[in-house]
Amino acid sequence: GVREDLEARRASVPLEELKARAEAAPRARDAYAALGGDAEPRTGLRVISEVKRKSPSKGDLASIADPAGLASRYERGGAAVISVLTEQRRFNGSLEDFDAVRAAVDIPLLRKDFTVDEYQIWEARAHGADLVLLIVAALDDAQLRSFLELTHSLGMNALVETHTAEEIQRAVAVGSRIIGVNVRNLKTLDVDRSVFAALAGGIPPEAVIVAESGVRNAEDVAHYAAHGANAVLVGEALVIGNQPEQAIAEFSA
Ligand code: IGP
Repeated sequence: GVREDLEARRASVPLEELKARAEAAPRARDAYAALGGDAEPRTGLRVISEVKRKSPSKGDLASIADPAGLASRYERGGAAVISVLTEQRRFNGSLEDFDAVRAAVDIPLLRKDFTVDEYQIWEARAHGADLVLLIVAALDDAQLRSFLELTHSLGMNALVETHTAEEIQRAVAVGSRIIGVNVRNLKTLDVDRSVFAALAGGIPPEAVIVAESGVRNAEDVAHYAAHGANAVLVGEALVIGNQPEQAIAEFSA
């Protein structure tokens, strides 16, 4: 799984080499600001648009021949941030996809992977990422804290993903600035959109609040916005539709 793939990459690019590349990379963009975190008052609804080839729940979603072209369409449509899946086995993503997208757009990029080791955080920065994903359920408090500190020390932000009230408390306790509520249960893969409204009130107002998964249309977006979302993360609806620019414009407010 993720571990074996990581060890193979570590064998070809040692951490010291990666650190040198990360230090030579252009400075990270401010994703917190791009998501409206600094706006007083917080207004609008931002869209994080995802390059997603495949999902464990639905299998192949779309054959994306040109991830850079798709990302450019996202950028033109007004996406605030683009997420690129790099996990290979379940999502058919790769760092090659990430590199292609990085070369094509100027807005902040999320390197979307299951982060289990600090190597992946250095790797994200070395490839020009501005954000990494930290899934609270997959990490203990010490890991969550140290991964978040490393991310911030490299000038990046983390999307800290939660699915329960307890995970939100843990995310807040370590100083997360961008907190996602994933309405998809990662064990059962079931989408329950009511999870967002039930939990978002537990997130303090300084944090940017992201509603993740299952966004089908403007109605879903309006529902999340009404319950405190500053941003939505949308994959499937954009990659299976043929008008991503239009969809993003419709979702953004
Ligand atoms: C996007 P959707 O239902 O719009 O395709 O979902 C995103 O939320 C989903 O890809 C996701 C994900 C994750 C993928 C959320 N958390 C963690 C991999 C790992």
